[in-house]
Amino acid sequence: MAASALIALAVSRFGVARAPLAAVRAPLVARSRLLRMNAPSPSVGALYDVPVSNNGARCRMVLYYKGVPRDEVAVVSPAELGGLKAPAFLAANPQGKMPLLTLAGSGEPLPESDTIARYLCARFAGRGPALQPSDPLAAARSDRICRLHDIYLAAVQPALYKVAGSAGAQAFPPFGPFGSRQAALAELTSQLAVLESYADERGPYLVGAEPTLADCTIWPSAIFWQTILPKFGMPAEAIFGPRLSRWATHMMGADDVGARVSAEIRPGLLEWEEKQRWAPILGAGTRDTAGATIFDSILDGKIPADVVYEDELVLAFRDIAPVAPTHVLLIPKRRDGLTQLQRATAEHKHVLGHMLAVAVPAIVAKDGLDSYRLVVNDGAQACQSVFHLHMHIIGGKALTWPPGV
Ligand SMILES: N[C@@H](CCC(=O)N[C@@H](CS)C(=O)NCC(=O)O)C(=O)O
Repeated sequence: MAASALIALAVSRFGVARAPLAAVRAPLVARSRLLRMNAPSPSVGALYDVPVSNNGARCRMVLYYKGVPRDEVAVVSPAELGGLKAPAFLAANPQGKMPLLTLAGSGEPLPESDTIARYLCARFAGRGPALQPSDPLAAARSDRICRLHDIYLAAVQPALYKVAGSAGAQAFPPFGPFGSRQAALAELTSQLAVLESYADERGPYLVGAEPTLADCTIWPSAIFWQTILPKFGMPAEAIFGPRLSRWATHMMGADDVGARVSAEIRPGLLEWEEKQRWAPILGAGTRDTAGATIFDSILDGKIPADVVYEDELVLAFRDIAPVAPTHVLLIPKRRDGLTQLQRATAEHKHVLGHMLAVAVPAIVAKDGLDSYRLVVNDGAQACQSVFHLHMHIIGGKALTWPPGV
Protein backbone atom coordinates (compact mmCIF):
# COMPACT_ATOMS: atom_id res chain seq x y z
CA MET A 1 0.00 0.00 0.00
CA ALA A 2 1.25 3.46 -0.84
CA ALA A 3 2.80 5.41 2.01
CA SER A 4 0.23 8.10 2.32
CA ALA A 5 -0.42 8.46 6.02
CA LEU A 6 -1.67 11.82 7.09
CA ILE A 7 -0.86 13.59 10.26
CA ALA A 8 -3.31 15.39 12.43
CA LEU A 9 -4.38 16.53 15.81
CA ALA A 10 -7.44 14.83 17.14
CA VAL A 11 -9.40 15.29 20.31
CA SER A 12 -11.10 12.12 21.40
CA ARG A 13 -13.57 11.59 24.20
CA PHE A 14 -10.81 9.80 26.03
CA GLY A 15 -8.90 13.06 26.39
CA VAL A 16 -6.67 14.98 24.05
CA ALA A 17 -4.85 12.72 21.66
CA ARG A 18 -2.49 13.37 18.82
CA ALA A 19 -3.19 11.02 16.00
CA PRO A 20 -2.64 10.34 12.35
CA LEU A 21 -6.05 10.66 10.82
CA ALA A 22 -6.37 7.83 8.53
CA ALA A 23 -4.82 8.30 6.13
CA VAL A 24 -5.02 5.96 3.49
CA ARG A 25 -7.65 7.00 1.11
CA ALA A 26 -9.07 10.06 2.84
CA PRO A 27 -10.78 12.51 0.49
CA LEU A 28 -8.68 15.44 -0.57
CA VAL A 29 -10.76 17.93 1.31
CA ALA A 30 -10.27 16.08 4.59
CA ARG A 31 -6.64 15.57 3.71
CA SER A 32 -5.88 19.25 3.29
CA ARG A 33 -7.79 20.09 6.47
CA LEU A 34 -5.78 17.54 8.37
CA LEU A 35 -2.46 18.55 6.95
CA ARG A 36 -3.08 22.12 7.95
CA MET A 37 -3.22 21.00 11.57
CA ASN A 38 0.42 20.07 11.29
CA ALA A 39 0.57 18.15 14.58
CA PRO A 40 3.03 15.47 15.63
CA SER A 41 1.96 11.96 14.81
CA PRO A 42 1.76 8.94 17.07
CA SER A 43 4.61 6.69 16.11
CA VAL A 44 2.66 3.43 15.75
CA GLY A 45 -0.85 4.34 14.69
CA ALA A 46 -4.33 5.61 15.48
CA LEU A 47 -7.13 3.49 16.93
CA TYR A 48 -10.51 4.74 15.73
CA ASP A 49 -12.95 3.98 18.49
CA VAL A 50 -15.40 5.43 21.03
CA PRO A 51 -15.50 4.70 24.77
CA VAL A 52 -18.73 2.66 24.76
CA SER A 53 -17.55 0.27 22.03
CA ASN A 54 -16.98 -3.18 23.51
CA ASN A 55 -14.95 -4.41 20.54
CA GLY A 56 -12.80 -1.29 20.70
CA ALA A 57 -12.35 -1.72 24.44
CA ARG A 58 -10.77 -5.12 23.72
CA CYS A 59 -7.94 -3.27 21.93
CA ARG A 60 -7.78 -0.51 24.52
CA MET A 61 -7.30 -3.14 27.23
CA VAL A 62 -4.27 -4.45 25.35
CA LEU A 63 -2.88 -0.91 25.17
CA TYR A 64 -3.57 -0.31 28.87
CA TYR A 65 -2.10 -3.61 30.06
CA LYS A 66 1.00 -2.91 28.02
CA GLY A 67 1.19 0.72 29.07
CA VAL A 68 1.34 2.02 25.49
CA PRO A 69 1.22 5.83 25.60
CA ARG A 70 -1.00 7.94 23.35
CA ASP A 71 2.00 9.29 21.45
CA GLU A 72 2.55 5.74 20.20
CA VAL A 73 -1.06 4.70 19.62
CA ALA A 74 -3.62 7.51 19.70
CA VAL A 75 -7.29 6.76 20.35
CA VAL A 76 -9.40 8.81 17.99
CA SER A 77 -13.13 9.14 17.41
CA PRO A 78 -14.37 7.94 13.97
CA ALA A 79 -16.14 11.31 13.86
CA GLU A 80 -12.75 12.68 12.84
CA LEU A 81 -13.29 10.92 9.51
CA GLY A 82 -16.91 11.97 9.25
CA GLY A 83 -18.29 8.92 11.08
CA LEU A 84 -18.35 5.16 10.51
CA LYS A 85 -20.32 5.35 7.27
CA ALA A 86 -18.45 8.30 5.75
CA PRO A 87 -16.48 7.63 2.57
CA ALA A 88 -13.14 8.32 4.27
CA PHE A 89 -13.84 5.75 6.97
CA LEU A 90 -15.33 3.18 4.58
CA ALA A 91 -12.25 3.49 2.41
CA ALA A 92 -10.20 2.23 5.34
CA ASN A 93 -12.78 -0.24 6.69
CA PRO A 94 -15.49 -1.18 4.18
CA GLN A 95 -17.51 -2.77 7.03
CA GLY A 96 -18.06 0.71 8.47
CA LYS A 97 -17.30 -0.54 11.96
CA MET A 98 -14.96 0.31 14.78
CA PRO A 99 -12.38 -0.32 16.01
CA LEU A 100 -9.99 0.40 13.18
CA LEU A 101 -6.24 0.77 13.57
CA THR A 102 -4.41 2.79 10.92
CA LEU A 103 -0.68 2.33 10.99
CA ALA A 104 1.64 5.28 11.00
CA GLY A 105 3.89 5.54 7.99
CA SER A 106 2.23 3.11 5.60
CA GLY A 107 -1.29 4.11 6.58
CA GLU A 108 -2.26 0.45 6.35
CA PRO A 109 -5.73 0.02 7.83
CA LEU A 110 -6.30 -2.90 10.23
CA PRO A 111 -9.96 -3.50 11.03
CA GLU A 112 -11.40 -6.21 13.34
CA SER A 113 -10.73 -6.03 17.06
CA ASP A 114 -9.29 -9.54 17.33
CA THR A 115 -6.79 -8.79 14.56
CA ILE A 116 -5.90 -5.43 16.06
CA ALA A 117 -5.51 -6.88 19.57
CA ARG A 118 -3.18 -9.61 18.28
CA TYR A 119 -1.19 -7.06 16.27
CA LEU A 120 -0.78 -4.87 19.35
CA CYS A 121 0.32 -7.90 21.42
CA ALA A 122 2.97 -8.74 18.85
CA ARG A 123 4.02 -5.12 18.26
CA PHE A 124 4.46 -4.48 22.01
CA ALA A 125 5.59 -7.99 22.88
CA GLY A 126 8.25 -6.87 25.30
CA ARG A 127 5.94 -4.79 27.45
CA GLY A 128 3.53 -5.69 30.25
CA PRO A 129 1.82 -9.07 30.42
CA ALA A 130 2.18 -11.19 27.26
CA LEU A 131 -1.61 -11.61 26.95
CA GLN A 132 -0.85 -14.46 24.55
CA PRO A 133 0.57 -17.23 26.79
CA SER A 134 3.67 -19.06 25.60
CA ASP A 135 2.30 -22.33 27.00
CA PRO A 136 0.39 -23.94 24.09
CA LEU A 137 -2.51 -25.18 26.21
CA ALA A 138 -2.97 -21.86 28.00
CA ALA A 139 -2.87 -20.09 24.61
CA ALA A 140 -5.48 -22.49 23.25
CA ARG A 141 -7.72 -21.87 26.28
CA SER A 142 -7.50 -18.14 25.70
CA ASP A 143 -8.12 -18.55 21.98
CA ARG A 144 -11.20 -20.73 22.42
CA ILE A 145 -12.74 -18.02 24.60
CA CYS A 146 -11.97 -15.36 21.96
CA ARG A 147 -13.55 -17.61 19.30
CA LEU A 148 -16.57 -18.27 21.49
CA HIS A 149 -17.00 -14.52 21.83
CA ASP A 150 -16.63 -13.66 18.16
CA ILE A 151 -18.58 -16.53 16.64
CA TYR A 152 -21.35 -17.27 19.13
CA LEU A 153 -21.71 -14.41 21.60
CA ALA A 154 -21.06 -11.42 19.34
CA ALA A 155 -23.57 -12.72 16.77
CA VAL A 156 -26.44 -12.12 19.18
CA GLN A 157 -24.99 -9.24 21.23
CA PRO A 158 -26.91 -6.60 19.22
CA ALA A 159 -30.19 -8.20 20.39
CA LEU A 160 -29.37 -6.50 23.69
CA TYR A 161 -29.66 -2.97 22.37
CA LYS A 162 -30.50 -2.68 18.68
CA VAL A 163 -34.04 -2.14 17.51
CA ALA A 164 -35.38 -4.66 14.99
CA GLY A 165 -35.48 -3.41 11.43
CA SER A 166 -32.49 -1.16 12.09
CA ALA A 167 -29.96 -3.43 10.42
CA GLY A 168 -29.81 -1.27 7.30
CA ALA A 169 -26.65 -1.98 5.40
CA GLN A 170 -25.12 -3.89 8.29
CA ALA A 171 -23.93 -7.38 7.59
CA PHE A 172 -25.89 -8.92 10.46
CA PRO A 173 -29.42 -8.19 11.70
CA PRO A 174 -29.71 -7.60 15.46
CA PHE A 175 -31.03 -11.11 16.10
CA GLY A 176 -28.16 -12.80 14.27
CA PRO A 177 -29.42 -16.03 12.68
CA PHE A 178 -32.43 -16.09 15.04
CA GLY A 179 -35.98 -15.09 14.19
CA SER A 180 -36.74 -13.16 17.34
CA ARG A 181 -35.09 -11.16 20.08
CA GLN A 182 -36.24 -13.70 22.65
CA ALA A 183 -34.57 -16.54 20.76
CA ALA A 184 -31.38 -14.51 20.34
CA LEU A 185 -31.26 -13.69 24.03
CA ALA A 186 -31.89 -17.34 24.91
CA GLU A 187 -28.92 -18.24 22.70
CA LEU A 188 -26.79 -15.58 24.40
CA THR A 189 -27.54 -16.98 27.83
CA SER A 190 -26.86 -20.55 26.73
CA GLN A 191 -23.51 -19.45 25.27
CA LEU A 192 -22.72 -17.76 28.61
CA ALA A 193 -23.04 -21.20 30.17
CA VAL A 194 -20.39 -22.44 27.73
CA LEU A 195 -18.20 -19.49 28.70
CA GLU A 196 -18.68 -20.39 32.37
CA SER A 197 -17.36 -23.89 31.63
CA TYR A 198 -14.30 -22.45 29.85
CA ALA A 199 -13.42 -20.03 32.69
CA ASP A 200 -10.56 -21.10 34.92
CA GLU A 201 -11.78 -22.49 38.23
CA ARG A 202 -9.25 -20.71 40.37
CA GLY A 203 -8.58 -17.61 38.28
CA PRO A 204 -8.34 -14.84 39.06
CA TYR A 205 -8.31 -14.39 35.25
CA LEU A 206 -10.20 -16.43 32.68
CA VAL A 207 -7.13 -18.49 31.88
CA GLY A 208 -5.33 -18.58 35.22
CA ALA A 209 -3.02 -16.29 37.08
CA GLU A 210 -2.26 -13.76 34.31
CA PRO A 211 -4.53 -11.70 32.06
CA THR A 212 -4.83 -12.90 28.47
CA LEU A 213 -6.62 -11.81 25.31
CA ALA A 214 -9.58 -13.77 26.66
CA ASP A 215 -10.04 -11.22 29.45
CA CYS A 216 -9.58 -8.31 27.02
CA THR A 217 -12.20 -9.83 24.74
CA ILE A 218 -14.82 -10.84 27.28
CA TRP A 219 -14.66 -8.11 29.92
CA PRO A 220 -16.03 -5.22 27.81
CA SER A 221 -18.91 -7.41 26.56
CA ALA A 222 -19.49 -8.65 30.11
CA ILE A 223 -20.18 -5.06 31.13
CA PHE A 224 -22.91 -4.97 28.47
CA TRP A 225 -24.40 -8.28 29.66
CA GLN A 226 -24.39 -7.19 33.31
CA THR A 227 -26.01 -3.87 32.51
CA ILE A 228 -28.55 -4.88 29.89
CA LEU A 229 -29.75 -8.45 30.50
CA PRO A 230 -31.66 -7.39 33.65
CA LYS A 231 -33.75 -5.09 31.41
CA PHE A 232 -35.06 -8.26 29.78
CA GLY A 233 -36.00 -9.77 33.12
CA MET A 234 -32.84 -11.76 33.73
CA PRO A 235 -31.85 -11.43 37.39
CA ALA A 236 -28.35 -9.96 37.75
CA GLU A 237 -27.21 -12.94 39.85
CA ALA A 238 -28.26 -15.41 37.14
CA ILE A 239 -26.15 -13.90 34.35
CA PHE A 240 -22.87 -15.46 35.45
CA GLY A 241 -22.18 -18.73 37.21
CA PRO A 242 -19.71 -18.91 40.11
CA ARG A 243 -16.53 -18.81 38.01
CA LEU A 244 -17.55 -15.81 35.93
CA SER A 245 -18.97 -14.02 38.99
CA ARG A 246 -15.66 -14.40 40.80
CA TRP A 247 -13.80 -13.27 37.69
CA ALA A 248 -16.03 -10.20 37.20
CA THR A 249 -15.49 -9.18 40.81
CA HIS A 250 -11.75 -9.43 40.25
CA MET A 251 -11.86 -7.45 36.98
CA MET A 252 -13.87 -4.68 38.59
CA GLY A 253 -12.28 -4.53 42.01
CA ALA A 254 -8.70 -5.72 41.70
CA ASP A 255 -7.65 -5.14 38.10
CA ASP A 256 -6.90 -1.49 37.26
CA VAL A 257 -7.31 -2.05 33.54
CA GLY A 258 -10.68 -3.75 34.06
CA ALA A 259 -11.89 -0.89 36.27
CA ARG A 260 -10.61 1.70 33.78
CA VAL A 261 -12.45 0.17 30.84
CA SER A 262 -15.58 -0.21 32.93
CA ALA A 263 -15.39 3.52 33.73
CA GLU A 264 -15.16 4.22 30.00
CA ILE A 265 -18.05 1.98 28.91
CA ARG A 266 -20.65 2.46 31.66
CA PRO A 267 -21.29 6.22 31.12
CA GLY A 268 -21.99 5.46 27.44
CA LEU A 269 -24.57 2.84 28.42
CA LEU A 270 -26.11 5.28 30.90
CA GLU A 271 -26.37 7.86 28.14
CA TRP A 272 -28.22 5.30 25.98
CA GLU A 273 -30.59 4.72 28.88
CA GLU A 274 -31.22 8.45 29.28
CA LYS A 275 -31.93 8.71 25.56
CA GLN A 276 -34.59 5.99 25.92
CA ARG A 277 -32.65 3.54 23.80
CA TRP A 278 -34.69 0.57 25.09
CA ALA A 279 -38.09 2.23 24.77
CA PRO A 280 -38.91 0.73 21.34
CA ILE A 281 -37.23 -2.60 22.09
CA LEU A 282 -39.65 -5.41 22.71
CA GLY A 283 -39.40 -7.18 26.04
CA ALA A 284 -37.00 -4.65 27.59
CA GLY A 285 -39.03 -3.70 30.64
CA THR A 286 -42.79 -3.48 30.44
CA ARG A 287 -43.92 -1.88 27.21
CA ASP A 288 -47.46 -3.22 27.13
CA THR A 289 -49.48 -1.22 29.63
CA ALA A 290 -52.95 -2.05 28.25
CA GLY A 291 -55.28 -3.89 30.59
CA ALA A 292 -55.68 -7.66 30.71
CA THR A 293 -58.33 -9.20 28.45
CA ILE A 294 -60.37 -12.39 28.50
CA PHE A 295 -57.56 -13.98 26.47
CA ASP A 296 -55.20 -13.55 29.43
CA SER A 297 -57.68 -15.54 31.53
CA ILE A 298 -57.77 -18.25 28.85
CA LEU A 299 -53.96 -18.28 28.68
CA ASP A 300 -53.81 -18.52 32.50
CA GLY A 301 -56.28 -21.42 32.43
CA LYS A 302 -58.76 -19.45 34.53
CA ILE A 303 -61.39 -19.64 31.79
CA PRO A 304 -61.69 -22.98 29.98
CA ALA A 305 -61.33 -23.04 26.20
CA ASP A 306 -61.57 -25.69 23.50
CA VAL A 307 -57.90 -25.54 22.50
CA VAL A 308 -57.14 -26.87 19.02
CA TYR A 309 -53.47 -25.88 18.69
CA GLU A 310 -50.67 -24.68 20.95
CA ASP A 311 -46.94 -24.14 20.62
CA GLU A 312 -44.37 -21.97 22.38
CA LEU A 313 -45.59 -18.80 20.66
CA VAL A 314 -49.32 -19.13 20.04
CA LEU A 315 -52.59 -20.61 21.29
CA ALA A 316 -55.70 -21.41 19.19
CA PHE A 317 -59.15 -22.26 20.51
CA ARG A 318 -62.70 -22.49 19.13
CA ASP A 319 -64.83 -19.33 19.21
CA ILE A 320 -67.72 -19.70 21.66
CA ALA A 321 -70.07 -18.05 19.13
CA PRO A 322 -69.01 -19.76 15.87
CA VAL A 323 -70.16 -18.30 12.55
CA ALA A 324 -69.19 -21.45 10.61
CA PRO A 325 -68.41 -25.13 11.35
CA THR A 326 -64.77 -24.12 11.85
CA HIS A 327 -64.29 -20.87 13.71
CA VAL A 328 -61.01 -20.76 15.56
CA LEU A 329 -59.30 -17.83 17.27
CA LEU A 330 -55.51 -17.78 17.00
CA ILE A 331 -53.60 -15.52 19.42
CA PRO A 332 -49.95 -14.82 20.30
CA LYS A 333 -49.26 -16.03 23.84
CA ARG A 334 -47.25 -12.89 24.66
CA ARG A 335 -49.23 -9.85 23.64
CA ASP A 336 -46.08 -7.69 23.75
CA GLY A 337 -47.88 -4.55 22.66
CA LEU A 338 -49.92 -6.31 19.97
CA THR A 339 -53.28 -5.12 21.24
CA GLN A 340 -54.21 -4.84 17.58
CA LEU A 341 -52.57 -5.38 14.22
CA GLN A 342 -51.80 -1.73 13.66
CA ARG A 343 -49.46 -1.78 16.68
CA ALA A 344 -47.20 -4.29 14.91
CA THR A 345 -43.55 -3.31 14.46
CA ALA A 346 -40.55 -5.09 12.98
CA GLU A 347 -40.14 -6.65 16.45
CA HIS A 348 -43.32 -8.67 15.78
CA LYS A 349 -42.35 -10.09 12.40
CA HIS A 350 -41.40 -13.45 13.85
CA VAL A 351 -44.62 -14.10 15.74
CA LEU A 352 -46.82 -12.79 12.91
CA GLY A 353 -45.00 -14.93 10.36
CA HIS A 354 -45.26 -17.88 12.72
CA MET A 355 -49.03 -17.43 13.02
CA LEU A 356 -49.50 -17.33 9.25
CA ALA A 357 -46.95 -19.88 8.10
CA VAL A 358 -46.90 -22.39 10.95
CA ALA A 359 -49.98 -22.22 13.14
CA VAL A 360 -52.72 -21.57 10.55
CA PRO A 361 -51.67 -24.47 8.27
CA ALA A 362 -51.58 -26.81 11.27
CA ILE A 363 -55.04 -25.72 12.43
CA VAL A 364 -56.78 -25.95 9.04
CA ALA A 365 -55.13 -29.30 8.39
CA LYS A 366 -56.66 -30.64 11.62
CA ASP A 367 -60.15 -29.65 10.46
CA GLY A 368 -59.41 -30.94 6.93
CA LEU A 369 -60.05 -27.55 5.30
CA ASP A 370 -58.70 -26.64 1.89
CA SER A 371 -60.68 -23.39 1.80
CA TYR A 372 -60.97 -21.00 4.68
CA ARG A 373 -60.93 -17.31 5.48
CA LEU A 374 -58.56 -15.46 7.80
CA VAL A 375 -59.98 -12.35 9.42
CA VAL A 376 -58.27 -9.73 11.54
CA ASN A 377 -60.61 -7.07 12.87
CA ASP A 378 -58.29 -4.16 13.52
CA GLY A 379 -60.02 -1.54 15.69
CA ALA A 380 -63.44 -1.02 17.24
CA GLN A 381 -65.09 0.13 14.01
CA ALA A 382 -63.93 -3.06 12.35
CA CYS A 383 -65.67 -5.02 15.14
CA GLN A 384 -62.57 -5.81 17.18
CA SER A 385 -63.91 -6.54 20.65
CA VAL A 386 -60.89 -8.06 22.43
CA PHE A 387 -57.77 -5.93 22.31
CA HIS A 388 -55.23 -8.73 22.10
CA LEU A 389 -54.41 -9.36 18.45
CA HIS A 390 -56.25 -12.42 17.15
CA MET A 391 -56.93 -14.06 13.84
CA HIS A 392 -60.29 -15.66 13.09
CA ILE A 393 -59.94 -18.83 11.03
CA ILE A 394 -63.34 -19.46 9.44
CA GLY A 395 -64.34 -22.32 7.15
CA GLY A 396 -66.12 -25.62 6.75
CA LYS A 397 -68.88 -24.20 4.56
CA ALA A 398 -69.25 -22.10 1.39
CA LEU A 399 -68.48 -18.50 2.35
CA THR A 400 -69.92 -15.44 0.66
CA TRP A 401 -68.22 -12.30 -0.63
CA PRO A 402 -68.01 -9.47 0.24
CA PRO A 403 -67.56 -10.46 3.86
CA GLY A 404 -69.91 -8.56 6.13
CA VAL A 405 -69.16 -5.02 4.98
N1 LIG B 1 -16.14 -8.04 14.21
C1 LIG B 1 -15.93 -6.65 14.44
C2 LIG B 1 -17.21 -6.04 14.98
C3 LIG B 1 -17.11 -4.54 15.08
C4 LIG B 1 -18.40 -3.91 15.57
O1 LIG B 1 -19.49 -4.49 15.51
N2 LIG B 1 -18.25 -2.69 16.05
C5 LIG B 1 -19.38 -1.92 16.55
C6 LIG B 1 -18.96 -1.17 17.78
S1 LIG B 1 -18.50 -2.24 19.08
C7 LIG B 1 -19.76 -0.90 15.52
O2 LIG B 1 -18.93 -0.35 14.84
N3 LIG B 1 -21.05 -0.63 15.43
C8 LIG B 1 -21.59 0.40 14.62
C9 LIG B 1 -22.22 -0.11 13.36
O3 LIG B 1 -22.22 -1.32 13.11
O4 LIG B 1 -22.73 0.74 12.63
C10 LIG B 1 -14.78 -6.45 15.44
O5 LIG B 1 -14.57 -7.32 16.27
O6 LIG B 1 -14.10 -5.45 15.33
